[in-house]
Amino acid sequence: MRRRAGPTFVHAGAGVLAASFGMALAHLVAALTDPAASPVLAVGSTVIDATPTPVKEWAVRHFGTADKTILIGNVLLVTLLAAALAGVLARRRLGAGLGLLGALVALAGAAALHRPDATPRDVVPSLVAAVGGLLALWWLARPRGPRTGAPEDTTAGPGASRRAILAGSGVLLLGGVVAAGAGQLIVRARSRIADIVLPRPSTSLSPLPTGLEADHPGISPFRTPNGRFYRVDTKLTVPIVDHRTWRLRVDGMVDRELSFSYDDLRDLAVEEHDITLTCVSNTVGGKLVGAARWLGVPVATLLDMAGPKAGADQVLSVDVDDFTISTPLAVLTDGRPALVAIGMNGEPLPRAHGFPARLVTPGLYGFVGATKWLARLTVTTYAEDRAYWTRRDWATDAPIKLSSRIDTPRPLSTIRAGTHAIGGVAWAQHNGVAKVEVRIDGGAWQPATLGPDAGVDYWRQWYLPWDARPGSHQLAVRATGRDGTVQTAVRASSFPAGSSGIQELVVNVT
Ligand SMILES: Nc1nc2c(c(=O)[nH]1)N[C@H]1C(S)=C(S)[C@@H](COP(=O)(O)O)O[C@H]1N2
Ligand SMILES: [Mo]
Repeated sequence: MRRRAGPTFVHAGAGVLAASFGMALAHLVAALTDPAASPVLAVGSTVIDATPTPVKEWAVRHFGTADKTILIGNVLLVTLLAAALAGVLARRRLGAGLGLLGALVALAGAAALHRPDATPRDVVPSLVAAVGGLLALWWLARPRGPRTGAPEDTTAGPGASRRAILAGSGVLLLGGVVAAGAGQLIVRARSRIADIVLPRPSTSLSPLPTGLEADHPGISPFRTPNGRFYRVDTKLTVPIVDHRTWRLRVDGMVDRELSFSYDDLRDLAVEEHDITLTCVSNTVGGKLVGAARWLGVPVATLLDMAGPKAGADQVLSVDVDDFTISTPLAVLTDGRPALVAIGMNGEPLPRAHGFPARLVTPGLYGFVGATKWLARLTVTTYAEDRAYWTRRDWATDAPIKLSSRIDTPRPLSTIRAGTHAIGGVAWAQHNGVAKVEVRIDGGAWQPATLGPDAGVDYWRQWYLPWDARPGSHQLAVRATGRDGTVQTAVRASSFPAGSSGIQELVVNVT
């Protein structure tokens, strides 16, 4: 085969363009079927699954919620580098270039099929990527110009074929942008939650009182708005579940297996509860904690209806993608208001937070009690079944550790001398916060003023007026639980046992 002219970067660019075009087409097809089957996302999910636990912890700790964007960025980068290589290979041997690109797409297809809930149709986006990408690369990289046995080409000079390639590249680029954009629009349209009227709770709570944030800006709002609630899960795309066909099953070691539609759940006696949710991966002073008013059916009600058999000790909750979380049966039946929630702060659950229904277990970290996109509650035993994180050697029972956080002033910030409020939030395991104390420059612990009380499962705001003098100052905070436990200095290295260490920070006063 003839060697084609042109600098290497042009051929690399052809590979990148072809691969991008294929991925864009695939994204559009996935948007119409299952967004998670889009090749880059499918590969990303497989990477997440295969990532060893310590690396996962490291990624969440360092990148927080941005870990996903970074992962997808890396998968894209590697894909495009390989595609560039395919373009350069295709310059000498078209077959080799096409082969490399084909292998890439085959990997993506395998990843799409490897997902736990995959159906054969999940390979379709990758097939589309293969057809689009390979055709594009073949067209861009095939030898052109005079050649024996191809008399029709002799009329076209090298200038003409260069123009054709430029025009063709423009078409591929435009087509790719349009396909990817249309895919995004379709996903957004499919994600809208419309026409859902939440039921009135049978036990209605009075509205939450105004929090300390009204008078002391910088303190976390008493109720976290849905749009600002932290998000932690293993998904690269938020599942789009159709609540009209969705069902919640209760099965396993029960007398009666049950199945509920969304409307069934709405019709069951629903309750409202103010509950703080937090992630075991939250670092000292971190943002992975939020507080909301949840509306839902008590898990205990559903379990009572099903009748758990003797010997069961675990409820394995399974999401719509077969992701599992395990919760001690004893915790779910000890009287605390664990919910299958359908509402969050007066709205249907946002998709990112588990629409149509999720588990919320007061007092437990999210990875053992807050399953989103819930599909099944299986009553079973720890001996019989292991959940996602349990298989990765995480604890099976993980009560929230007594914690406190300084929201204002910000660490390492510079503030003016004068009166300031040092303020923040504190939260505890199903027994509430009794006291918050602040220590300035290593002095005595001074009691802070607490904000309104919304029950043992809800966080507590606090503040302490401070006459800040010029200089560098060290602030620390600790909470005391209603059971008398005092928060102790736990080094952050105790992660992932729940980093509840005392937060210390430095501010500069001028
Ligand atoms: N289906 C599903 N549910 C899940 C998870 C998940 O990865 N998948 N992550 C859990 C973890 S670790 C936490 S901390 C909470 C976070 O809930 P949020 O994203 O609504 O704040 O969801 C829990 N529920
Ligand atoms: Mo978590």
